[in-house]
Amino acid sequence: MPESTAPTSTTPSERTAYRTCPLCEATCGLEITIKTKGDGTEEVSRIRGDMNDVLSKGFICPKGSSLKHFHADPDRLRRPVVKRDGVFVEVGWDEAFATIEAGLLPIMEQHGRDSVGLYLGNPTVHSIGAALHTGSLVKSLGSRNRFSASTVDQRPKEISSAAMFGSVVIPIPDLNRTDHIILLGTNPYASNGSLCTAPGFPDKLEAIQARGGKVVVVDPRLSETALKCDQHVAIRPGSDTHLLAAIANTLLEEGLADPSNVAEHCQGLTDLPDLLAAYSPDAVAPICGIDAEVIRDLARELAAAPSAAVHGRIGTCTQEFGTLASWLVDVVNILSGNMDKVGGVMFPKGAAGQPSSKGKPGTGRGFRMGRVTTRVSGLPESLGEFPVTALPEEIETEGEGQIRAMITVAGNPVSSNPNTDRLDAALASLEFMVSVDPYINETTRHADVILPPPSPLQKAHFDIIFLNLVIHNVANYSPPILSLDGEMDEWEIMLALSSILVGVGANDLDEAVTSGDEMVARMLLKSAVRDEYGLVFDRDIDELMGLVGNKVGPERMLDIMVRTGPYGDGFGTNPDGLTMDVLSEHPHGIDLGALEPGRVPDLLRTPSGKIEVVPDLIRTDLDRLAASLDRDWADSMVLVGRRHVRSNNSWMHNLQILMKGRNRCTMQINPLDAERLGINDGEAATVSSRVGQVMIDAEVTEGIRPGVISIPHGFGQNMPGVKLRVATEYRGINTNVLTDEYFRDEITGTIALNGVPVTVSAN
Ligand SMILES: Nc1nc2c(c(=O)[nH]1)N[C@H]1C(S)=C(S)[C@@H](COP(=O)(O)OP(=O)(O)OC[C@H]3O[C@@H](n4cnc5c(=O)[nH]c(N)nc54)[C@H](O)[C@@H]3O)O[C@H]1N2
Ligand SMILES: Nc1nc2c(c(=O)[nH]1)N[C@H]1C(S)=C(S)[C@@H](COP(=O)(O)OP(=O)(O)OC[C@H]3O[C@@H](n4cnc5c(=O)[nH]c(N)nc54)[C@H](O)[C@@H]3O)O[C@H]1N2
Ligand code: SF4
Ligand SMILES: [Mo]
Repeated sequence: MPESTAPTSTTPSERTAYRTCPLCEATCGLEITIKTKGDGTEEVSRIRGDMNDVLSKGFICPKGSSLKHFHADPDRLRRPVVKRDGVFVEVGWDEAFATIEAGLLPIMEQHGRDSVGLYLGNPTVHSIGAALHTGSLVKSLGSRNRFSASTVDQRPKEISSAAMFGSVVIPIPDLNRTDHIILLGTNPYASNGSLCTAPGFPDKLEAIQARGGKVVVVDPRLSETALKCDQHVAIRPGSDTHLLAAIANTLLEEGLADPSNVAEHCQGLTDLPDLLAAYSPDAVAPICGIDAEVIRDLARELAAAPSAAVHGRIGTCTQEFGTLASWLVDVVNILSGNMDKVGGVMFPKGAAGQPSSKGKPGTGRGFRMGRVTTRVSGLPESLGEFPVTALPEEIETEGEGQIRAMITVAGNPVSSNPNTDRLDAALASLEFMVSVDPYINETTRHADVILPPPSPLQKAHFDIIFLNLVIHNVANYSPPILSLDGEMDEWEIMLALSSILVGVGANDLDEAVTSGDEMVARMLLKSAVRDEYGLVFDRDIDELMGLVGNKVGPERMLDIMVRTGPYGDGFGTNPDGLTMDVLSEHPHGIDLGALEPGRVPDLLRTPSGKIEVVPDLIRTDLDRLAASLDRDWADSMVLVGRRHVRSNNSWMHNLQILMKGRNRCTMQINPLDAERLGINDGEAATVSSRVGQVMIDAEVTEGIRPGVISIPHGFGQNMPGVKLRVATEYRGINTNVLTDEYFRDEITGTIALNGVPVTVSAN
């Protein structure tokens, strides 16, 4: 068990503790005041931004302080629940695991391991216990049917980056120093950014403007970010690939391309002019709905700026050409001379390491996908997972390998995945389902057993993932702030579930968790001592285990990762280096310095030792893009998404403090369309797609391109059986009733949530 918090200051009835906010990618530092009540129990009295946090320096958004309300939410599960005769009843942990054993094992024995599917949701990466033990769960499950929220999210970017650089390393815009930024398909004023960890992202954009730089936003909506930027380019959804190709084309045609800073480490640069020849600004202008001259100027200004960065997110990833768009972002960064450069895009160096900080610098095995494909549609595996667009058919279609049971961890696919109605029915048809989740929501209501994790205030935290996506290198560890009160920690739940899957009886779990925890620690060390380029090559594992001391759980794993990582003490080799003890002594985090240029070629892990400027995978997909040049792009109205600062995907809608105010789940529509269709502001309209239909309040606004409607995702909790008393009262609908699992980025199978053809009518 993790050690309890060392409070940094105390009074008889009050103490202050610090913790990184786990809710989004910004990783803001929180200052949390805890009061001891008369009965000796503790209660959070205030949460505000930690002014001394090395990265966020006091920044916080309304969601951060709502952790207190999440912790106190009466609908949040504190004990496991088991479904009996269709009704959830609270049970003890032993009984919950015994029910899982009795439910899952016979299915696996009779139908093989692939008969149990796994879905990992977004908070998995925000919860250290879930993130660190995903590997154990996957291994114990032994099923090829693994899915995650990544394929409704950033997977196209991970794939394009891994194909170019050899492992999943993603170039991050140098927000603190850039002179010019083009943001595509991201609205950091609402989301605080993504694949770019930057607490106070909006302030950073304003600072660019204040120092004489320029912020360009490419978005079909006049988003909050677009409203504040210097130039808003209202693109037609789904055509970012065309726009970026035309920007690259212009750089090449007009002699503005200057990739010289990385050219010697690139392979395939000279292929670009031919491959992109068809994408002149004139050719793509009618597709993008952007004047050719505007496109040329975007390229010219990019080239002229002393430093510049192009950054694309959700709008560019979850669209029909998501992988190509993600790839072209980096192609443009290379061609404009901004790859791996101060003020351009650079590569963070996370303290807990990543594949590009291990093994021989500058070369590796590279990236492969599609080693296995889905049974029904033949969609490729990537990074060990199948795209969620295949999930419903893999549950429905009979035959060997059919998914008959599911485990979901920190996910709400009924809300977040495409074609809700079909997936919902598929989950209802399962023989057995287990969820690790704090709520009975749209998805977990189908579970037979729900295992609730403790609230974030009771868990330790360290951002293994996001500190490799951050705009300034830092490391920040937060111990648990409140103690457990009969809950199991999330890492223990993960290990206990893993143990059940390999046949450990429900009665022997305590011992199995302890030994499983030691085993994963030893495995980490084993791989570290084998790395001849690492800090602990050839050292003795028992000796290193001894040096970790009496830590257990995530704290022990982190100690190993950090000590063998890029800043680590190497268990003594580098005495001034980082350890968990050092991190624990710094509750506001440790500043590890600005991002550094020149990390190419050492961080490359391609077999060629070069940046693969045109990876084979990409080359294969360019024909599909070429065919789209002849399409009638104005054919249909299309649907896009959006986010709001007071909402977080699907799962914070039960907190009254965030939900108060006007209805935010509206359909934004341009007045020209509204008038043509006879739709009035504030009145309900009907939207239908190939797969479904919703009724939703219209919000008529100039702030969206004609031909486009926008509906936020994550709403619509009012389904039978959901136990979210605030959320189910909210006037919202689930936009994924409309999104279509067969409208996808074909090369990866990733869903296209943006640019979905729809018809809209007045009621
Ligand atoms: N408040 C809040 N913050 C969040 C979240 C949340 O739900 N709420 N979720 C978190 C998560 S999981 C993620 S992944 C990030 C996502 O963070 P962002 O990527 O910033 O996501 P959004 O805020 O949805 O912004 C996407 C923008 O893309 C635009 N768009 C839609 N289609 C297209 C298109 O085809 N082309 C272009 N160029 N633009 C398009 C939309 O109009 C929208 O303004 O946010 C994280 N932060
Ligand atoms: N139309 C449309 N759909 C979208 C998007 C969009 O822009 N438009 N965005 C997509 C994106 S970017 C994402 S990331 C996905 C998210 O997709 P999902 O991850 O499937 O869904 P979330 O809404 O994040 O739900 C998270 C679940 O985790 C639970 N949870 C919260 N905290 C914890 C914890 O600490 N531990 C555990 N075990 N469970 C926890 C919550 O109760 C909830 O059930 O949605 C995607 N869906
Ligand atoms: S922006 Fe808000 S939700 Fe995101 S980490 Fe910061 S406080 Fe938490
Ligand atoms: Mo996401």
